[in-house]
Amino acid sequence: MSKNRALIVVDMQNDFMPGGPLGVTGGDEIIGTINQLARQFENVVLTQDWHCPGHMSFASSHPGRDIFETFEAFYGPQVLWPDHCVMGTRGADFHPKLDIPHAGLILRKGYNRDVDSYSAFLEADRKTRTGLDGWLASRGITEIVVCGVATDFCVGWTACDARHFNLSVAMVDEASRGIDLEGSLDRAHRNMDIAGVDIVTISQLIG
Ligand code: VGL
Ligand code: ZN
Repeated sequence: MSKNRALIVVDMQNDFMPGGPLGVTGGDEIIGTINQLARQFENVVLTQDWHCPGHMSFASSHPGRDIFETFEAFYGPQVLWPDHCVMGTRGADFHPKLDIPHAGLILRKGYNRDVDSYSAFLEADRKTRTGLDGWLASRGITEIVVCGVATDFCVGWTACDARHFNLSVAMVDEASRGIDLEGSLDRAHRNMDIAGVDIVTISQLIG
C-alpha cells in the first residue's frame, strides 16, 4: 500500500484482552484480522498504553473512589480505571499472537503520572504532544488507518486527534472493539463522524 499511508494499531495489550483487568469483549478476536491487515501496509505504528505505578487514571490512586467513577482532573473529567498496563509488566506487553514484526514505531503513552493519554497524538491535557504527528509528517505520511482497542477510548481519541493534525483518517470497525461505558461507543462513533473520520470495512480499504 502507498508510502503516504500508515496503519496505527492501538493498545493490543494483554490487560485489554478478555480476562485482563480492563478486558475488552472480543479484543482477542481481532488479532488475526489486524495481523493480516498490517501486511498490506509498509508503515505501521503500534501504540502501547504505558502507565507508571500509582498513575492518576487508576481508581486505586484515589482512596474512597471506585472504578468507572469520573474524577475531576486539572484538565477536566477523567474516568477512573482498574490498574492496567503498568510499565514493564506482562499486562502491558502486546498480546503474544500479535504478529507485526515490520512495525516501525512503538509509541508509548500515559506514562506521565498526572495526565492520562487515550490519544496517541495528544495527552489528556490536550496540549502535550506525544511526537507522533512529527514522526508521521517527517515520513510524508498524510493518511492513517486506525484499529485496535478500545474503539470508544484510545482508538476514537486517536482518530479524532489525527484530524486536528490534518491527516486523512479511516477507522476499521471490524478490526476494533469497544468497552461501551454508559453510551461511550455511540458517542465515539458520533464524535468520529463529526471530526471527519471515515468508518470503513477492510474490503473498502483494500478494494
Ligand atoms: C484505554 C482506558 C484506559 C484504551 C486505555 O486503550 O482504550 N482505555 N486506558
Ligand atoms: Zn490506560
